[in-house]
Amino acid sequence: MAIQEPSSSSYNRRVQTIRGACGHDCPDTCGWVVEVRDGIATKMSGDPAHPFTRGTLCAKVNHYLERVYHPDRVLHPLKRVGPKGEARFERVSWDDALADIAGRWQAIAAESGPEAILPYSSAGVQGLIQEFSLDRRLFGSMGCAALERAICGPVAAAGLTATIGTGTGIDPEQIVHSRFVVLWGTNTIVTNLHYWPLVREARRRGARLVVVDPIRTRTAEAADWHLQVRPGTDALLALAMMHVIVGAGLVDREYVAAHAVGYESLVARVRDYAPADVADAVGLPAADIERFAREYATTQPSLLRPLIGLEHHRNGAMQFRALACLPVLTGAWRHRGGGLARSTHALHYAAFALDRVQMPEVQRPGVRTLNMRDLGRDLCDPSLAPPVRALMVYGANPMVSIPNQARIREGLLREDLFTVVHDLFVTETARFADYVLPATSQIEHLDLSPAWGHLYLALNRPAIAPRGESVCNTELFRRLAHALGRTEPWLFEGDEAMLRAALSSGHPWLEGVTYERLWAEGHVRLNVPEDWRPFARGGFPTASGKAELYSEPLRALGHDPLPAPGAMSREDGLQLITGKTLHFLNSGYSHIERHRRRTGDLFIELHPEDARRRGLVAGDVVRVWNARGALQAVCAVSDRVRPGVAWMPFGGLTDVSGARQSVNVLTAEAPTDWGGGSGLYDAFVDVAPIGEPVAAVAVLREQDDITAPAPASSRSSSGGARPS
Ligand SMILES: Nc1nc2c(c(=O)[nH]1)N[C@H]1C(S)=C(S)[C@@H](COP(=O)(O)OP(=O)(O)OC[C@H]3O[C@@H](n4cnc5c(=O)[nH]c(N)nc54)[C@H](O)[C@@H]3O)O[C@H]1N2
Ligand SMILES: Nc1nc2c(c(=O)[nH]1)N[C@H]1C(S)=C(S)[C@@H](COP(=O)(O)OP(=O)(O)OC[C@H]3O[C@@H](n4cnc5c(=O)[nH]c(N)nc54)[C@H](O)[C@@H]3O)O[C@H]1N2
Ligand SMILES: [Mo]
Repeated sequence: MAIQEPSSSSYNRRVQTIRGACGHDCPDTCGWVVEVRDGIATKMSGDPAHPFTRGTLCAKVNHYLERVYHPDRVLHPLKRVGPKGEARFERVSWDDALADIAGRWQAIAAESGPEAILPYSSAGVQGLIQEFSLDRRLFGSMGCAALERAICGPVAAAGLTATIGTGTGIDPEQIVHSRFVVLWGTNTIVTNLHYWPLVREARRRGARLVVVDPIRTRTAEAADWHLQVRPGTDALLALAMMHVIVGAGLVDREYVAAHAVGYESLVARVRDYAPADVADAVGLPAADIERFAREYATTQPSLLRPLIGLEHHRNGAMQFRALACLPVLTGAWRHRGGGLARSTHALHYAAFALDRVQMPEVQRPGVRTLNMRDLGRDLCDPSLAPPVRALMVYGANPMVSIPNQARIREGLLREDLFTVVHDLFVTETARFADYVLPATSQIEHLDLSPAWGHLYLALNRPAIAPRGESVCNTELFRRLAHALGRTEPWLFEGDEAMLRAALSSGHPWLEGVTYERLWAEGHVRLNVPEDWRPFARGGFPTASGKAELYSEPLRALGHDPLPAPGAMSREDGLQLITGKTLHFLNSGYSHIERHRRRTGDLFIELHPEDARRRGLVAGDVVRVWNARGALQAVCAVSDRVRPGVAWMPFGGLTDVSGARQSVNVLTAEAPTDWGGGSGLYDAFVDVAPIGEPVAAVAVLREQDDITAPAPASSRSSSGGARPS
C-alpha cells in the first residue's frame, strides 16, 4: 500500500514531555502535557501554561490514559461473525477489511447510486483535520449522501443569527468585566468547568450571578439567584423582560435607533407579555420576572451566557432569537464584557483557509442531505430513494446520542444494511457493525484544536505511536481511497501539510501564528483584540446590517418575524430533561468502570409532589415509558427538579438489572422550529413502580460528586487574576 505508517522509532527516546490538546466535544479544549517513557504515556496533566486550562483537567480527562490503555480498546480491524447487535467479531487484516469494504461500496454505488452510502460522523474528535478533511474530499467526490449535523449548536446559531447575524458573540473571557451575568440554560460547573474561575472572578469584582434553568444544578446552587423556569419558556420570559424594559423606559434608545430595525413592531409585540400574564406559564412569580428584567437592564455591563440547553427544545431557535434581542434593547453590546457570549467556534473557523482543507471544489454538488436526527427514520424508510444501504460511522455513537433509539436499532438490525464503524471501542453502535475499525486516541495523532469556549488555538502533537493497528481518521480515509482505486493526490495529502495550508489564510487573527510557533508554544490566542466589542457600534452581519428585532428573512421563510414564545410542547406526563453528567463525555467514558460507578445506576429524579402522587419513594425501581419505549430506573426524589419535570442522566448507563441503556429510547426526532435540530428535551414520560426498593441507592452519586470541590474553582482564589 502506498501509505505512510507513522514511524514508531521517533517516539522511542526515553523520557519526553509532549504538549497536546483535548479533542473532546467540550467548550474547554484544554491544553495538556503528556509524559512519555520508552514510548509509553505515563502521565498526563493540564498544561499550566495554557491560560484557560491553567494546569487542571477534569473528572473525565484526569483518567484519559486509562482510556488510552484500556483493555477493551479496539486494536485491530474486526469483522462480524454473529448476528447484528451481539458484538461477535473476529480479527481480520487491514488489507482484507479495506478490500471488502471498498468492494461492497462500489457494488452499492453501481446498483443504487453513491447516495445510498451515508457517511455519518459527529464531533467525537474535535479538530481541524480529524473531524473533517479527507472524509469530505473522499465521500464528497464519490457523491455519497451528505449529513446535516444539527444535534448540537446549529439551532442556537440559527436563532441568534436571525437577530444579530451570527451565532457567536464576545470573547467569553471578557466576562470578568461584566457586572450582571446570566448563565442561561448552561451547567457551567459540569460542562464548561474551566470557565467557572472566570465566573468567580467576575463575581469577585462585583458581578451578580443569575442562573436560568428548570433544574437546580450545581451551577444554579452556586448562583446569587436561581430562576427555576418551566422548560421551553425562555422566549416567553425574554418577551416579558422586554415588556418591562420597554415599559420602564430602560431601552437604550440611541443604540436601538442607530443599530436596530423593527423596534416599533417589537414594542407592539411585547405589549401582550406583561409579567403577570406569563408568570404561570413560565413558572416564576411576576415580581421575580419584573425584578430580573430591571436588574438586567440597569446593571451594565450585563452578559448573557447560553450554551446548549435551550436549543434542545422544539422552539429552540426562537428561544435564542428572543434572548438575542435583550442586549440590543439595553445597548449592553457597548460595554466591555457586555452582550452575549456563546460558542467561539465560528471565530476560529473564520480565520482558517478552510476550503484548502475540505476542498469544496471536488465535492459533487446537489447530493441529498439526510439529517443526523432522523437516522432511525431514514434507515427504516423503505420508500427512501435510494434507501440507505451502507452506513459509515466515525466520531459518533448514534445508538446512544440520537433520539428514538428503538428506531435506530431497528434500522441497524437490517440484514441488507452494510455498516462500518471507526472508533476506539466497540460502542453501542459498533455492536451492530459489519466491520469495526480501530481509531487512535487524541495522544496518537496530529491535529489543530480550535476551541468553542475560548480563543486559544492549540496544536495537538502525538505523544505515542498509534496503539495496535489503530489509525487516525485522516489515515483511514487515505487507506479507503487507496482501496477504492483512487489516485488523485489530494486524497492522500499529509496531516501536517493540511494544517499548514489551513494556517496560511492571511487572516489578521492568524497573523504571526505559524505551525512552528504552535509546535514550540502549544497554543496561541487568536489575534482578536483584547477589548473586542464586536457590536459596540452596530455592524451586525445581518442582511440589513442592523440587529433585526423584526426579521424580514424569517418572515420570508414563513416564521414569525418577531420574537414569539414559539411552539411549546405540552403533553401528559412529566417533561424529561436528559442532561450531561460530570463523569461522562456524552456517551464516552461510559464503558469505563470507574466512570460508570461514579455516575451510578440509571436513575430518574422527580419532585417530591410528583413522587407522592405516584406513590413513589426514593430507591423504588420504576418503569419510565412513553409511546416510543420504556426503561427501568431507580427513583430519586428531590426538589432539584421543578414539579412536572423529571431529570435523567444522558450517556451509556446501566440500569438496575445491569443492562446498558440510553435515555434516548424515550426522546423523539421532533424537529426544531428552524436550524435542523431536535427537541430532545421535549420528551414526556410516565413513571410507575415495578419492583421492590433497592437497598443501597447510588442514585445521588452524580450530585454528590459534583458537590465535591471542583478543581478549577478550588484554584481560583489564587489563580483568579486573568490576563486582561
Ligand atoms: N462533563 C461533561 N461535560 C460536557 C459534556 C458531557 O457530556 N459531560 N458534553 C459537552 C457537550 S457536547 C456540550 S454541547 C456541552 C453542553 O453544555 P450545556 O449547554 O451546559 O449542557 P446541557 O446539559 O445541554 O444543558 C445545560 C442546562 O440547560 C438546562 N435546560 C434544559 N432545558 C432548558 C430550558 O428550557 N430552559 C433553560 N433555561 N434551561 C434548560 C438543563 O437543565 C441543563 O442544566 O457540554 C459539553 N461538556
Ligand atoms: N438525550 C440526550 N441526547 C443528547 C444530548 C443530551 O443532552 N440529551 N446531547 C446531544 C449533544 S449536545 C451531542 S454533541 C451529541 C453527542 O453525540 P455523539 O457525537 O454521537 O457523541 P458520543 O456519544 O460521545 O460519540 C462520540 C464517539 O466518537 C468516538 N471517538 C473519539 N475520538 C475519535 C477519533 O479520533 N476517531 C473516531 N473515529 N472516533 C472517535 C468516541 O469513542 C465516541 O464513541 O449527543 C446529543 N444527544
Ligand atoms: Mo454537544
